[in-house]
Amino acid sequence: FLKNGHELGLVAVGFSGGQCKPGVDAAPMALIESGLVSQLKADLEYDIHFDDQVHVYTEQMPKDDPDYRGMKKPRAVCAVTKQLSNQVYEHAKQGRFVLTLGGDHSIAIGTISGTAKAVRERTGRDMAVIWVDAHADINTPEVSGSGNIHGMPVAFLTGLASEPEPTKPFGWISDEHKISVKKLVYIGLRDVDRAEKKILREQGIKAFSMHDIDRHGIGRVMDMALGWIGSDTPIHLSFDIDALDPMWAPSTGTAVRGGLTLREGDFIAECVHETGSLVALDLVEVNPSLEEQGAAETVRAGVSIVRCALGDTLL
Ligand code: EXY
Ligand code: MN
Ligand code: MN
Ligand code: MN
Repeated sequence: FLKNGHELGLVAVGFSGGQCKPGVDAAPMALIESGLVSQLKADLEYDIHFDDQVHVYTEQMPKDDPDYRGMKKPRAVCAVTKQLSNQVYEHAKQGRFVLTLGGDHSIAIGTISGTAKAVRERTGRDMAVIWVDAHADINTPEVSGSGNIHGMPVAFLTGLASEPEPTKPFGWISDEHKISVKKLVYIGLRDVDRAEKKILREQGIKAFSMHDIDRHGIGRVMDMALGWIGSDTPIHLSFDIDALDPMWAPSTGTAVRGGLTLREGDFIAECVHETGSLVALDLVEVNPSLEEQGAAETVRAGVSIVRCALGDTLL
């Protein structure tokens, strides 16, 4: 009863306000133009619900958006994520798998809050989140060095960065939208800020860094990650393309060397698909404008991850 057959809600979010480099807003169009949607229909037989629109939400974007609690463009990110949360919720409520194409990673405030709420209503359970990323994205506004909100979404989603009052920008995030730190698992980390490391330690958050992948191999890491979550728990996979090594995905805003191979990224997506518990996927931080050479291969890597998470198999 968790999912409704092969129904898929697609949300395209052309948003770059969670960080400072333009171009990440062009990713949904680039992914769609490279044939992603037609492949999901033809090869994987999804029934796709898509409004044929890359949402940019420019009309709601406040002209005057001064820093708040050290955050850059707080009102823009707030407006986008709040709407996105409702959009994702509406899809998930009807049992559709929700695929969101970003956009920078700040949009996960919208996607995960939307699925968490729908999953609670449909099953009465807390959803798990697998966050595949070079970064932990768990800075609170107060400890963030950059003020870029794409480095903070997990802090808002877990309640670590709660707004004091509902009238404040992120005050719309209520308990029904939040996830438990106990049901959060990171994979691929290799560029984590000092303050973030402290948060991970203090909160006892499960994290598999590149070191763990080197030591155990991706197969054992996936067994451990999924074992931590437990079977029959709905899973939201938030996949930042910068988890992959820049060799495979160079066109991204905060590339860090020493990352996952393309196959390791695909393998993560395949394993999560095999659980049968995946309810939503975000693919974020593809920025086709950053590298003339690498844009096409970065988009291809993104398409590959999505296909694997949606059930494509090698044989
Ligand atoms: N931790 C750094 C910051 O907070 O600014 C870098 C964050 C990069 C976030 C990218 C999306 O994963
Ligand atoms: Mn349908
Ligand atoms: Mn990220
Ligand atoms: Mn990242």
